[in-house]
Amino acid sequence: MRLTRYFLPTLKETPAEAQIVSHRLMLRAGMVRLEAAGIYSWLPLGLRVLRRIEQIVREEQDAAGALELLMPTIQPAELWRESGRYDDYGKEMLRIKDRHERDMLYGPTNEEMVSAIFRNFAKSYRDLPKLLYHIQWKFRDEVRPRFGVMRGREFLMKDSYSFDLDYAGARASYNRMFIAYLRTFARMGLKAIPMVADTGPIGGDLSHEFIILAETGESAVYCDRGLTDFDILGESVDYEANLQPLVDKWTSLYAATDEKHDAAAFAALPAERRMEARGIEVGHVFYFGTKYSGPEAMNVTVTGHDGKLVHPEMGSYGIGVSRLVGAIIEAHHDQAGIRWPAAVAPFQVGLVNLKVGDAACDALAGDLYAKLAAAGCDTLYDDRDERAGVKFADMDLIGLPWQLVVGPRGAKTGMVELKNRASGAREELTAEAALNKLVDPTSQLGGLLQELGKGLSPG
Ligand code: 5CA
Repeated sequence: MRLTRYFLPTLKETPAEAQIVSHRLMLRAGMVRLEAAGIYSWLPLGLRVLRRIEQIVREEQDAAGALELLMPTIQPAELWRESGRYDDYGKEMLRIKDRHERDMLYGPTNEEMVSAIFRNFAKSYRDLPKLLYHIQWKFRDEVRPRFGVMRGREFLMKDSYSFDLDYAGARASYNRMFIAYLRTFARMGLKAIPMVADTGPIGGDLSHEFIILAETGESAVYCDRGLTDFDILGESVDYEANLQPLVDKWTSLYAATDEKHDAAAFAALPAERRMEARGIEVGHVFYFGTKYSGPEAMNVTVTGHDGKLVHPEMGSYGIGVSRLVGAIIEAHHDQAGIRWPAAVAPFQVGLVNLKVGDAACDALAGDLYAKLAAAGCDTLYDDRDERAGVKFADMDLIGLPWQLVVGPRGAKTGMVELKNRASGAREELTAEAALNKLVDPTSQLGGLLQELGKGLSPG
């Protein structure tokens, strides 16, 4: 993408209304725009990050055996009257009337609707187990929307729902999601710690919140330091196998949110292992048995092995997809701006032409841009006629993993500078060497690039 054709409204000044660093940086980097309290437009750069996060969430859900569907944002009130939550949900629910004066609502979550879908189609134990999910906008009329996309009113959530024949099955589904969550967050460069949590308006009796430790987090949390050393991506995960031992490992050390904190158990830990911190809740898993499928609620039934009707055991599992954009920035930034982990970066490379109009710079930068594109490497090419200082500041602010800098001195001999945004390390090298570094030469695309690189001419 050429920056001259892109829409990247960066701000030099720090917006006064933003209280935490991720909110400030998202506004300054031109990722979002506030439309009403807690309601944002996603501008092109922000949307790219949101989509990449969504895709990682989707891949890990699919790997864990969950099936994607898409339910609407607007729901009929009748469904919620069946479960009794229409009144219980209170002012957080945005209630709407259609032209026929029918009560509708903008969904804050989907337990009722997914139960109605399942009730409609599932007939017997052969239809179980099932894990269904969607990635859809939610609305909660929060009392205090704040911190940008962290606590919005309209926000993007991934929500999954499991249906099982009995408790053992439900526990296995819970474990699948538990492990999928650990993998999802780790892939985004986050250390998420599962903590025993309260169930709130969703209900049920088994629940974990997945918490990113950050000073600006809204929740007070307590955990054993040992948990920060666990590494899920180092484990081989087989979703067909019994996941209980792996879940047991991750729940073997003390970790609880404020509401579930057991001061005595925490005090029993050696002092150097006690972590009292603040955290951001990026995911929340619940097991609630037959709370929604039972006769007092949605009355979902299937015939069991013995021919008798059973109410499936359910759980629900949420990830704050839009909140994650802010959470990742809280975990990955410095004074100059964002430092995106490659897995969620809006572009992999920021190609900076320091002297637009200089024949050598234009030729070399143009050549690099074409070759990076041919290799499938997402590149933002700063081809603006701007001062070097402005270009560097914008690149640091938007935080792409790599900056590839073409200046008038080096361009004459085919030399460029490559800077790693996370480490700050810079090196001067030939354009060809830089390309080889940016594109994995063992990949198919890398091979293609090496072919193309052979013809690379110094400006
Ligand atoms: N139905 C269940 C699970 S699918 C549910 O709604 N759980 S939840 O209320 O805990 O929300 C799931 C996730 O959505 C939370 O862990 C959080 O990351 C995100 N979330 C909740 N409220 C907001 C909000 N106001 N703004 C941004 N993200 C939110």
